[in-house]
Amino acid sequence: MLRPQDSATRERRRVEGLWLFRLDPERAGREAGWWRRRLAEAREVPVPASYNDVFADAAARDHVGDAWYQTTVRVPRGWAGQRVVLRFDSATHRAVVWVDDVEVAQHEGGYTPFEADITAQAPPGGEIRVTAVVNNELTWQSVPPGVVQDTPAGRQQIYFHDFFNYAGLHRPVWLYSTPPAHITDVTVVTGLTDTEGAVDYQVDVTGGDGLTVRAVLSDGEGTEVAQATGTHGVLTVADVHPWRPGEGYLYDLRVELVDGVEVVDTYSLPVGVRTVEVRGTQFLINGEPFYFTGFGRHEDLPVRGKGHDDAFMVHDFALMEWTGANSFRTSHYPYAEEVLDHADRHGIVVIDETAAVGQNTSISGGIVGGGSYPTFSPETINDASREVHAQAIRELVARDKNHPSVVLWCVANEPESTTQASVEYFEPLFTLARKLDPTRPVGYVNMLLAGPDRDLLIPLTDVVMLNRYWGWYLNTGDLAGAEANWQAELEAWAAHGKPIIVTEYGADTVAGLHTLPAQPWSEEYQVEYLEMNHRVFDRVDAVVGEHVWNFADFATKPGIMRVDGNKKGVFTRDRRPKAAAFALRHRWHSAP
Ligand code: GCB
Repeated sequence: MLRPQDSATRERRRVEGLWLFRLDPERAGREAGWWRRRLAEAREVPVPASYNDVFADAAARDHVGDAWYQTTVRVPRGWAGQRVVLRFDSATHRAVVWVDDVEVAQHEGGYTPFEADITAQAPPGGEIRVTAVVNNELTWQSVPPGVVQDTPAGRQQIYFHDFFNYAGLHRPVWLYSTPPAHITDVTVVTGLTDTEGAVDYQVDVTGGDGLTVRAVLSDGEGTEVAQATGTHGVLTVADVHPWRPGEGYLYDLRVELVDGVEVVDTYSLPVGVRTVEVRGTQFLINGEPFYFTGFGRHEDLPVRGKGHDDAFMVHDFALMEWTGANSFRTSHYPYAEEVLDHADRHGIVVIDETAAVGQNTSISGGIVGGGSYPTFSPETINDASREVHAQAIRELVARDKNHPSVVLWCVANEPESTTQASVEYFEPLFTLARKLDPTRPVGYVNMLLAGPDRDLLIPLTDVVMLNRYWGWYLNTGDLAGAEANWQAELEAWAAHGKPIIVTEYGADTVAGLHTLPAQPWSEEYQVEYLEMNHRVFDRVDAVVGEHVWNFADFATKPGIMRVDGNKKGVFTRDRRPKAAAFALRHRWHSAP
């Protein structure tokens, strides 16, 4: 599925602003057909944004169930004869969409796009009513999982991950046009030799019988460098300018569907020419060893929740660059496509993660000690869940396969990984990810209960990704003890002969809290904690990356271990630096 774009043959408009909105905890709207007329008893809600924090009532914040969105939009008159498509960049965690009285789409999964051809419902010049019911319930068969409990106070959502279950239309909604005969997909795989680049492209077309596909590659200055015809081909780039970490050099691949001299459809794709490879304990980009510095992050903002915001996106990248971060992980779900585009342009490297977080019932809200259910069983996470997970991987790869910034797929964060059941669950998912994309390594993030002597999933992976909190959850306040234990554990992991990326290490820190000597929760302790970790990383050759948890403080569900959310941010939630930000800046700018 290609992103909407304006081209000589395509137009798009954002369906944004204030939509009508109504919570439906009783699930009455589906019975009553609320899509058939103007949404009654509605208030206004901004799109894109999560709905939870924009109001002042607990009913919205803690809502479990259906929430209805509705707006009207006029189809441009100039789109006569074109195909009209309605696209949601995301609806968290699932949605059904109607145009006027007609159901046009259903989608499961909160962080990948879906769309519907609504040409039959969208007469050019006419106004259409768009209604979406967005449901936020997490169950054993959703990704991420959860349990909805009936309590005397109403239905409550239990979940096992450590960030707030924001819901709604977080990302842009689009109405766009394509010609009836059109390009439906483009896939590129790039290769590099000493001075030459190769762009292997594949174009999928609908309704283009008898038409020709032309692919034209231009450099960053707009000069054409290669051209080919046919739905599949290889474009060779002499004196190639590679995409590399720190330098997001992009070529432009213009794909055209042509009928003689007439261009029937045209689509442009930015292309970064780079390679990725795991060799021994090294992670190579363009054949050179790469060391990841950066963060695990969240899409998390005051008021907007997970709502995408260009101003914060640009600001967050500026802060990451200021610290010397060269990479981040899309913990714990696929981020807005705008974020990956920005990473492509800025040469920031991305570990791209599915929304499979919390598949481990011995942890709750990031804290060890849940454990009232088995994780994998016919009654809990089962074959049906795995099919939902597989679909999430398909949609992630389909969406993000062409981003040069994405160098590694992460199929899950901290799943249960010590039982035969976990191996049976994950083996087919790793196989699927590799089949969908043989060009990128695949991994999963391991958690502290599954040390090197217990974990069973590492044989399936290309890299070892570890979330470890020595000196925080373990050896709390005892950095000397933590240092010895951490070193011993890392050395045991290094014996696997794979590169190790420490995908999380961090300490909760209240901005403005100072102690001497350094004590947990103080800014001084966060700095000393990071320094301890860095000494250990520098002593273990197989460590090829360090991602601090977290870039910024973020919202969680309420809990006795969380004070107004998770405070492991190097920046506060409103992006003010803690002392750790300066310490990281010093290390990451002086690293070899
Ligand atoms: C983890 C989780 C992350 C939590 C973090 C914490 O291991 O992956 O989602 O927020 O620990 O702070 O406990």
